[in-house]
Amino acid sequence: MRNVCIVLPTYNEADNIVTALDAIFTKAKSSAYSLRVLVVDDKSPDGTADIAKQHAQVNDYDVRIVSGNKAGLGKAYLRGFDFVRKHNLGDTVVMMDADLSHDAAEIPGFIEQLSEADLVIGSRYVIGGMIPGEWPVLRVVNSRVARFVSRYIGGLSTSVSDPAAGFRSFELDILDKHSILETGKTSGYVFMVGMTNGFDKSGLTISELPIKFRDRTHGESKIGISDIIEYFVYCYGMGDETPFKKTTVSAMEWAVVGLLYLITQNIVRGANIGSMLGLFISAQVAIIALLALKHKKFEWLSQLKYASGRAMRVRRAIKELLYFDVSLTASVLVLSYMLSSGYVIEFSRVVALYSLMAVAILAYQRLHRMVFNV
Ligand SMILES: Nc1nc2c(ncn2[C@@H]2O[C@H](COP(=O)(O)OP(=O)(O)O)[C@@H](O)[C@H]2O)c(=O)[nH]1
Ligand SMILES: [Mg+2]
Repeated sequence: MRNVCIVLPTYNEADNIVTALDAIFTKAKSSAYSLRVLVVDDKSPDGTADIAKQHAQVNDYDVRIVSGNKAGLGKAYLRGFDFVRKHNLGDTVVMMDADLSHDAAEIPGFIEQLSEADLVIGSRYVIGGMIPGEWPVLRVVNSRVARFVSRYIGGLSTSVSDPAAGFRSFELDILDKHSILETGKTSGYVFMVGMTNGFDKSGLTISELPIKFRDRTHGESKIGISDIIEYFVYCYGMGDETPFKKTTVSAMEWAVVGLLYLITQNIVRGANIGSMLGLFISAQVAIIALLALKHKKFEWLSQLKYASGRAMRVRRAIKELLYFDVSLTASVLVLSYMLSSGYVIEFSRVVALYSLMAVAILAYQRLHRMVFNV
């Protein structure tokens, strides 16, 4: 019989932990496996660990608690896995959020599906899966951008539709056989992507189970700016060559362009010329910088010699520049309009802008190939 250990990371989940434990021990019970929970708490100031301990005692739940210093979700999971192995708490792990976003009733499905795959990911983006209907456009966009980044920038296998999802299950001994976790590399939420990538690169099978993701109703999300930065940096360095990496700029160049955009944006804002015109000017500066950096002093212009006839060359040059510029400027404007609501932090704008730049560059490369036939 399987011994299942639910690894439940918590940070300030005092309002959720009782309901989460109740849900697990009522909805996830099965005669097919034994069930235990390991709460990995990072010394939550709101006393999550104590509440969990007490509640488990009163109800006779099999709950263990391991605590440590707050170092991010990824590090918490690593600590949890080590603890499960060291204390022999189970042979099968289910990773799950404690904020009630994940439905404990879906756990038996994960265990069942484990007989066919090495990793089962609870996916919001396969048929039957769901993200909350009440999610604002921005959350949906963010979630999609995250997916895009891991796939097309990070080079993650495209067969996984929700590589960053946190509800998942695997057999623990697989960690000994393969170097899946690349220990120490990630500390935040991108840990999920790294793990998916690890399974994928080790040639293991990943299968997805549709889940219905619900929004937390108590407490706050712990995702912070450092998680977003880490997500980007990690994904950029993660995989092999992707079309994106082959054709585009280095991380350093990205930084320069992003910075230029922000600086121009700030200068222009002070000049009181209206936000749309301001965005337009900033986007132009970023585009020119990007072209200059990428194509080393507009080296692409020299390729025009392959086009015959002066008029033709000029026409092609203008056309290419226009395509690129128009696509990028339009995306920046549309996006900025969409994101102009007050609750969006500047950083998520930049992240989204970068992703759009990526799309624009890919489009540009394609056009380039079309125009020059290379
Ligand atoms: N131990 C630990 N748990 C964390 C940390 N960050 C997030 N969590 C937990 O991980 C789960 C998912 O986090 P949440 O903030 O809801 O992420 P979101 O749903 O993606 O917004 C929750 O149970 C959190 O309490 C951390 O640094 N340490
Ligand atoms: Mg959550």
